[in-house]
Amino acid sequence: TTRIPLIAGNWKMNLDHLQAVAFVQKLHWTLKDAKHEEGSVEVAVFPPFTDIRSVQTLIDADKIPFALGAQDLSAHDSGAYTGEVSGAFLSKLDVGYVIIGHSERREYHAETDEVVASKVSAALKHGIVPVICVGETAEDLEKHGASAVPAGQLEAALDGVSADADIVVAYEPVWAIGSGQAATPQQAQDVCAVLREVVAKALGADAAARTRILYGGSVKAANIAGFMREPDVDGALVGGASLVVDDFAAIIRFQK
Ligand code: G2H
Repeated sequence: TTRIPLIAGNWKMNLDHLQAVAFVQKLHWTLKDAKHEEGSVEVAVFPPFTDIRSVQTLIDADKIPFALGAQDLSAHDSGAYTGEVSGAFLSKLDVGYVIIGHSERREYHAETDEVVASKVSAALKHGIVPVICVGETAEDLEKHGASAVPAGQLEAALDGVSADADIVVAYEPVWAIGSGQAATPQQAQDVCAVLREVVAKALGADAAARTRILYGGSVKAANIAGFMREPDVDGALVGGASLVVDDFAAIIRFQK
């Protein structure tokens, strides 16, 4: 199985809808000017909810080869859930991916493994690929080593997921997020290999062979090559560096 690398830009709470449209246009032209070969890597952007309609319209009108993702979704389809956004609504806007269980949601919004699992099943129900985020804190790392906590989080998230489901996993050590201090390629590889075994155990060998596992946490143009060289790292979930056109374009242009 050859896994097409995925470079995913998690904008977090940055760029309003006007800035978002300008950014996507500029990124597209930057890659075109650099004669970036489409298809060698999949590019996805994850704007705030309020930007999604504008970005979708632009991608559609200008035939821009980027996938569109959301940063969260509701576990519910519709109803009395003030402030929430349903997977049904997102899929109508051509949203193909949704980040689930990012450490910032686990930390600031008390998202438990159970909530993450219910959101994963909501995404799959609406045909949206969940980007399931797992990772250990500095304290976890000290107490349990690198892989125990993320492996447990992934196992819980895959509870009830069927063997043919299309999922993406993102390994994001919490201590490496926004800190400027990325994991080493070897650290990322070691945990990603364990996570692939978790997928194999839960969903079978075929699923493990086709599922893309990303590294996230202070990825930048200067360190992407090291991660992409690792056999079990199939791309990156990029935060800060996905907000700067030239930096994000440089990360995309690095091919495995
Ligand atoms: C981790 C990552 C993107 P950054 O949160 O999900 O952010 O690249 O800024 O560390």
